[in-house]
Amino acid sequence: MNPFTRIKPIQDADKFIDMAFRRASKVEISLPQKLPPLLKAKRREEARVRKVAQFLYARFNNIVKQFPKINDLHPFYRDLTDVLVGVDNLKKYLASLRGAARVIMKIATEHIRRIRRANDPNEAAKERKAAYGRIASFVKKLNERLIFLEDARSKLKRLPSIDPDMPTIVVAGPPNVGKSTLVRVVSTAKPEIATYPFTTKTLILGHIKLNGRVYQILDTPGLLDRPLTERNRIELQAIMALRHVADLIVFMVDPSETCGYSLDMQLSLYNDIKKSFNIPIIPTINKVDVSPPEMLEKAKKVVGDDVIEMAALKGIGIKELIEKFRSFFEKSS
Ligand SMILES: Nc1nc2c(ncn2[C@@H]2O[C@H](COP(=O)(O)OP(=O)(O)O)[C@@H](O)[C@H]2O)c(=O)[nH]1
Ligand SMILES: [Mg+2]
Repeated sequence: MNPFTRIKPIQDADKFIDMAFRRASKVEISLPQKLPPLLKAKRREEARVRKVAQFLYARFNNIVKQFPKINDLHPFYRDLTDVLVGVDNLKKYLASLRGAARVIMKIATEHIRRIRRANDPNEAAKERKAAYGRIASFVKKLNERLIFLEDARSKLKRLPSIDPDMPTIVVAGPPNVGKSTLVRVVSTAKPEIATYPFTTKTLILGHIKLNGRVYQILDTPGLLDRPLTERNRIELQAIMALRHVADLIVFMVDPSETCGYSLDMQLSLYNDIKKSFNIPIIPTINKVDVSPPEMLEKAKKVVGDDVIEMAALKGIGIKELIEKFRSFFEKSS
């Protein structure tokens, strides 16, 4: 699902030059016995220059090919790519690598023409060396771009593997209200942990199998648990990327306040998330097993009387919640 996982590590310029010249030095061509020595020498030098250029041309184009087409990326991955490496930069560097591959071919062609016109083996060897020198210094100038692309590859391959086309529920709410507990309880298998760009955030991805359908459920520790106004631009961009995969948000409040946050703060976060994401939201009240009745009533006044009341830890209210998921996705499909 992560479109960047299959890109192979990208070497730096020195390594590419090294590999290309090593391949060329091993090139073997079959030459007719009776060919005059000068022609033999020229053919050999030509084959080596050709090999260097073809090797680099193929490798550079292969790097470009391995990256997904940026314009075809799902908006979720596109936004995260932009956060991590900059979409414009990535496009620019990939295009410039493709251009560089063509330039290398042109340099080689120029020198091959001169090798063919050489009057003695020394002259042919000198031309081959001149081609090597030019290609090497040209590739060295690409080093910064190669390093950028390798850095991009290693960052992007760590993006979470989420299927953007699968119905997806995102769990939000202040810390310690019971989000991870809920995801654990409703997931059919043990949820997987994936890294999320910026600081040390992770995403926890569970799957719910229901009537032959599969839904993704995402726990987003540290992402949707405090007011968005407190976030810097990069954090906000990474958080808002979630809107491209979320079909439904489950917001949890904890009227027992054992989470460590006042109910008022929790409810104001609810309003903040509701306002910021234009996505259907199901409010839930968790920890009903330890919440005083007057706090429960207060929470209901804000989020609505038909709110789902749960104790995720005890499995209370889970059936009702899953039934809500089912009817939501039934209606929206
Ligand atoms: N009493 C009670 N405790 C719960 C319930 N759900 C979660 N907890 C506890 O609340 C704490 C925080 O839960 P966790 O799922 O890690 O919260 P998160 O930070 O929102 O992911 C843990 O100690 C859970 O065991 C519940 O329904 N009732
Ligand atoms: Mg958690």
